[in-house]
Amino acid sequence: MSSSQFPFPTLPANFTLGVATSAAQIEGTAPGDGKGPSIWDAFCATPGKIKDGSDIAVACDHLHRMPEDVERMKWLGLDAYRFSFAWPRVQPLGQDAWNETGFAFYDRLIDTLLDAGIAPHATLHHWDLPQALQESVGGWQSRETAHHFAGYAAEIARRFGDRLASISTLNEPWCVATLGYERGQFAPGLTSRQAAMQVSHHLLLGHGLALQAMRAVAQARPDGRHPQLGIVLNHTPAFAAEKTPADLQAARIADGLDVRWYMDPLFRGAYPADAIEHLGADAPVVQAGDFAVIRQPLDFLGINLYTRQWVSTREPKIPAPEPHGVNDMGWEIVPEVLTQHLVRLTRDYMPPPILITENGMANADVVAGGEVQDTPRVAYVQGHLAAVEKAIALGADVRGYFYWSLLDNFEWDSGYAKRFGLFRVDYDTQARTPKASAHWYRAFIAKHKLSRQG
Ligand code: IFM
Repeated sequence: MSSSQFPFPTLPANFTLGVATSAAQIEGTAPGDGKGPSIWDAFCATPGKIKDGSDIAVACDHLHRMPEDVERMKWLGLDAYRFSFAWPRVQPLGQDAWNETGFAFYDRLIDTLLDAGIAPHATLHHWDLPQALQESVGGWQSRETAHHFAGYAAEIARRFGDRLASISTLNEPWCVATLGYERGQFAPGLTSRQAAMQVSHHLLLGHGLALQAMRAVAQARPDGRHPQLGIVLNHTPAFAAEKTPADLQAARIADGLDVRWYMDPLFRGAYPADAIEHLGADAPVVQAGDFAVIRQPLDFLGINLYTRQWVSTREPKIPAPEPHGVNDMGWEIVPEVLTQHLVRLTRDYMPPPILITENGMANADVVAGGEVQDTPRVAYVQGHLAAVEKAIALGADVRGYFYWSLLDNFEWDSGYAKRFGLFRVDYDTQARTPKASAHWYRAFIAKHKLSRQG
């Protein structure tokens, strides 16, 4: 895959290049190691929830293949790797006792990364809530879960804070709340908007409590070594199909429930008034003092952006133009939206440094002669990195990009049918094969590193 066909963007010398994964999607649950079940183990066991009927018992078997997977990261030349802790692996019930075997795995992972010269960026909650909390208090429907989450965060900070480059509290709270509690598409599979909005509030509260707890741990450290602290939000900017009052209003509400619902409390200390009005009786109950907890200073803001939402109120709906096509999830490919959105966040919120913590493409990859020529994925990554370059030129303070994902993996309700990886995984043998996109990303990273030498 030549750089003349897909020219390498130019990013600031200190710009971080990495890949991202999450625990439930790659680790495998390894029965017998003390890990407690998560809501995703329970969801997979519910007939009809996962499209291909699969589960996460083995996934990519990363638990046993971690050293060789880190070797792959080293081969790519990565600056950084974003992974998540599985909360039920280190605290099986989500409260009380810790599982030392679980901690030992992450201890080895972090040391292996550091030995390889790769900065570890961790996420505390990438959706695999301990099932025990779901059963006892209704998971994130209860404020109790937010307090348990802060206890877990403090323990991670105590044990690993001196070796981690960053800790994100939550990954994509919109997905947890809306897909998990309103649409029934994700675990735990509820279908109540009111529950989902309350969950979104408790997630944000848990985020704020966790930041407070981790900062207290950092302050008590004699060595003064502590990670950057932040949160990861998924944004799918909304566009009105037509400039009619109905479409413009629908797009504004879609934006209010997606982007502003999480950005406003984090940066302005309140939910957006138009979204609250739209929600009516489904708006969450907020207790006095909650916004002060939620609005903690952030060291960075993680943004995951894959596509946009196209909002049409007509029947039949006006379809989106397809300037660059769609990916295998059916998501429109529109790299310029990333530039526009980064500029908008900068203008509207004056955020701390931004990391693109996820961006990637599901592609119907084909193996031919042992190779995967995933040209559409190369075009996608190149286009989005070029979009970041433009955003920086327009004043956005973007410091890093993490491709989703290192490996093909468990794509939630789609099971293993959708492939996002730079490495193809053969799930029968667990063999990993670098795709053309892996070769392109590797060459781009090498060129980027050369720019650091002046
Ligand atoms: O696989 C997911 C990831 O877990 C969260 N962000 C989006 C990815 C692709 O759907």
